[in-house]
Amino acid sequence: MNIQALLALIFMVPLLASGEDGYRLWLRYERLSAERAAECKTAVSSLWIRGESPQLAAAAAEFRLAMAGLTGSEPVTVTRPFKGGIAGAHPRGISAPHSTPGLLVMGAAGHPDIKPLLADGATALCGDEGFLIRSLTLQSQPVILVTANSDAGVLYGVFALIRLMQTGESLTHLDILEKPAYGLRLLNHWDNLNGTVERGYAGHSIWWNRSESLEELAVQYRDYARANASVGINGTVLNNVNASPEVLKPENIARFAAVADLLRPYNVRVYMSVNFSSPAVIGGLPDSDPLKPEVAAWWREKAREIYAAIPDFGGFLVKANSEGQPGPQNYGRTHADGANMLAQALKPYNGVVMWRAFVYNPTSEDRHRQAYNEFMPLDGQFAENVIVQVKNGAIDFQPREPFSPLFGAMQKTPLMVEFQITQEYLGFSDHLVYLAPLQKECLDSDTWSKGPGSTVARMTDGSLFPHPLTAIAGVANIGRDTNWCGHHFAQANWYAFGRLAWNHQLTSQQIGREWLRMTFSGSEAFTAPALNIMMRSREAAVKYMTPLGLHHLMGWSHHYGPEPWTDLKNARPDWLPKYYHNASAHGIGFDRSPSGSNAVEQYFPPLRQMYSQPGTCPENLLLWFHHLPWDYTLASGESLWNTLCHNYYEGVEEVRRFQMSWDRLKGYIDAERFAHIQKKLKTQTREAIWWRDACLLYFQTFSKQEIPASLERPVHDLEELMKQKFDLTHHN
Ligand code: GCV
Repeated sequence: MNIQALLALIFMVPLLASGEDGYRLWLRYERLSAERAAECKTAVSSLWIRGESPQLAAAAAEFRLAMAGLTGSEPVTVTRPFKGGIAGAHPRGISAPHSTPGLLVMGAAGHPDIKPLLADGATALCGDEGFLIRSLTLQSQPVILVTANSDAGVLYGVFALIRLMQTGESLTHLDILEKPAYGLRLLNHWDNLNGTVERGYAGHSIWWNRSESLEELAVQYRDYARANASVGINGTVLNNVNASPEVLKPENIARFAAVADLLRPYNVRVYMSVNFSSPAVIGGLPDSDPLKPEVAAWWREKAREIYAAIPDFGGFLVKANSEGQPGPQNYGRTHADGANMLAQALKPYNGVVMWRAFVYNPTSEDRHRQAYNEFMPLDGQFAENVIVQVKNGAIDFQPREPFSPLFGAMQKTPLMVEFQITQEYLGFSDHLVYLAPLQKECLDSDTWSKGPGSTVARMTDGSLFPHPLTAIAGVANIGRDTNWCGHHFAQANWYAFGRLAWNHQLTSQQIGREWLRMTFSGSEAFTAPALNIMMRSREAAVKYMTPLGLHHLMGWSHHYGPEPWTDLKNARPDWLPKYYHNASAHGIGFDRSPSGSNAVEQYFPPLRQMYSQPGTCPENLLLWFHHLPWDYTLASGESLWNTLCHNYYEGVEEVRRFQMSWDRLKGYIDAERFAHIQKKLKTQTREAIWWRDACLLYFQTFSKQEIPASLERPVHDLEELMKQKFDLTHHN
């Protein structure tokens, strides 16, 4: 079947509406109340589409689908809504009676039928992919106009209008202009060609090693693309950053091309992670030295081959000289040498290179310092189509970290934040942890690089440094599980990442509320307590896992449960929790102040000074930056040991409260998802207790202090916990 026929077919296939199993994500389009459905039908009863493109077709199909589900009837498509044509339908028409059924007009601002409806420059602030939604009255008919500078923008505008309908917002007097904060808004899938997913907890890869035909997969891929488009995600890296060179073989490029065809109507481009040694491994060259002309020529030829198959291919993502991956340093070259050589190969096609800064060496140097040390000297040396992709925190996706000091410091190079949506260090898909607050914490962090207000968001979105290339990435939590993400609430993290990538000024509450309303129920009696759980969940996880700035206390290989005691012969020290917590009879924590590794010097004043002193360091990062005695007195007057105990216990209590609160929500949503979440919360409580007991009992062997008598007794035995072998099998 050719691709046109396949696309035509999948547009006709109804959604896989298999009950409330979570497959439909936040695009459920369940019937609204009769009153609200009538309101939506009055707002839009007919549809006038101006222009023709896959994106416009997708927008119209989505709108029909949404209206059919939400209101029970689809709008009719009209071809000549105005007598005498659009010229006679000038927007200064008289106001229509409120009950007159409305018309939705969708099309790009440059279309001859849309132009007369807009003042000059009305969409100037929308950029390439933003949109304008505006209420008008034309020839006495109420109209909602969704327009943009591109059909992709119209698609995003239509999804925004649908969201208004889903979340009970007003549909009158609309005048909404939006522009995405970042140009590239990407998911990174850590999916291997054999179908496994590194740090994936929702089943195997949706992309690789599938037994189904492409025709069979097309509906799932369309629904993936719809979900992404609904929040504005416009790109996806289909394979793991620990990339197999095989990905560049013709059969895999063909697979990328086939997926790209299916995602394109939703404005989602495909990108590829590449292995820096590919020229030697699959190209038959003696090595992959980036400064050798034959290596550069090999990549140029590969780029030509890829773009011949995928004209709008996005570019390469590269993990080089990190965790055993090859890179330019293998040949005595720099990251910039490697990135620029690839960038040159992609440049004729407007492709980009996203070069990761997640690097660290097996040296005694504090791991916090290493990415900065390696990348700062290269600032200004990268080609203009290279962007350096930096993890949000200084080390590695911990429940709480200070932001990476590279943000704000590298000023001549565009940087993008990489968040982890999959919960590698946050209880996999077993724990309910809403990540918007974590992401906001990083984006809103003030780097002070250009004085107050130099937040990570503003350092990366082009507003403080006018780099034309702006981007943001999230490591996907998506797999073959029916509900896509393993935990129903983990869908919120996919959603929130997209919403923040579009607009980092949204609050976590706003995003959480709209997600809940679309995903579960519009009833405030449900959304208020459920949102309350979400909003407290990240802090709860920090408390029962790694409070007060502790980090890397988990099992060193699986990254799931607590193993602060792990000791391995011949292992790199920075794999081991002991390297990070440094617990001893003298105290606990990593000294990164000037008396220790002095990682604080990588931050701008006044952060540098603030982090340097335990008295001014924020309590939630205290043990990240300081090694302190067990009896150190905190601002509260409590000792460090007691505060640590209270944090761990409070984390557990929070999850118990979540359980109780969730139990009271029975009946507000479908039984299937309710029970699934209830079971997960039970597991989470059990595991929070496991974390609490393991960490406190172990640290107690050093502190030699009692757990305050006001707190319940630990339920575990330390020796038993230390003997326990963790079984990962049920977690994938
Ligand atoms: C893809 C952490 C993870 C690795 C991951 C790496 C990275 O170390 O544990 O699984 O590899 O980060 O981001 O490259």
